[in-house]
Amino acid sequence: MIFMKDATTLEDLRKHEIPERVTIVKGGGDLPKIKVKTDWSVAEIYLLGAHVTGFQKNGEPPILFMSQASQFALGKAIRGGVPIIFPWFGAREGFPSHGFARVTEWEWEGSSAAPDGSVTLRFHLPTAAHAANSPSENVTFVVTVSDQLTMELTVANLSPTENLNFENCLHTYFAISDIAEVEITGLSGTTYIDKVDNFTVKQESAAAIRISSETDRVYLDTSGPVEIHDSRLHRKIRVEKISSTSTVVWNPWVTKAKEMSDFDDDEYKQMVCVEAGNVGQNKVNLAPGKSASLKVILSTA
Ligand code: TA6
Repeated sequence: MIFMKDATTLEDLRKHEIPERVTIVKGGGDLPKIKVKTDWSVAEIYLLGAHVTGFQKNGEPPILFMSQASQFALGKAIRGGVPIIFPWFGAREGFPSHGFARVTEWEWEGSSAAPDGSVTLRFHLPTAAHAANSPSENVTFVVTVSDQLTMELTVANLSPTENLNFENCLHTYFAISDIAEVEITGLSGTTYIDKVDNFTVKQESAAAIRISSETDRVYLDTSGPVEIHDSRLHRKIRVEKISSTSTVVWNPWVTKAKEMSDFDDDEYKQMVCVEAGNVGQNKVNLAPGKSASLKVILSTA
């Protein structure tokens, strides 16, 4: 039997199961993991971080990359899948890198199966988790699994008087055949901060971006879709986004890969992160009583 931080048991979570569609099981580190099955696809989500760790369409290789060396422990970030980055992006002195949402166990509020065969799951970030940051915010995450994966992170500013500022990002790790076989399109002509080159501000001149060294770029003021073209898999992964003006592209390459204890040395060849969010100068400034939803739709062709 698994005891959650607030003593919720696996048995308690079974009320959200749907026969042959949604099942709760013990995952890595005995953490609660939800398995989803639709007529088109399968998916996996941990309550830790409301972290989607798997999405695969029938007859296709997985779309999401998961590190074989990932940790699975409360308070630790899972390496791979879709970490939810909130309420800050990157480092913050004395606080968890990339915020606390990904290292917190979320509440599973329910699941539903639609007549069209899609399955939707709803999660809530426990209020206690963000009391220190801002007591007057409500954070939910909704995942819909079908022949595509739709994820929506909603933040509501419950304060009647105060604005709420935050960064958010769905830090998606995509599974690819080989980094040398991949091109990324949809960012040509946009401005980006090159974190590998001393945070220098640059213009993207390439119609199709190829990665051949450590890459860590924050593309700004861009709300269009991005596509990952995998020539060996003959697959195109499309990242559509709504209410997101930043796209981050990341690959740790050789040296950083070796420095990460929860990442195998050669795994940089099998993944690329294309992340949709609102970071840096694109951060969200939410007026009292308002809410903002970051929505991402992943599909393949
Ligand atoms: O999104 C890219 C990035 O911000 C990189 O700078 C790199 O640090 C990566 O995230 C992973 O961060 P993490 O805290 O998960 O090790």
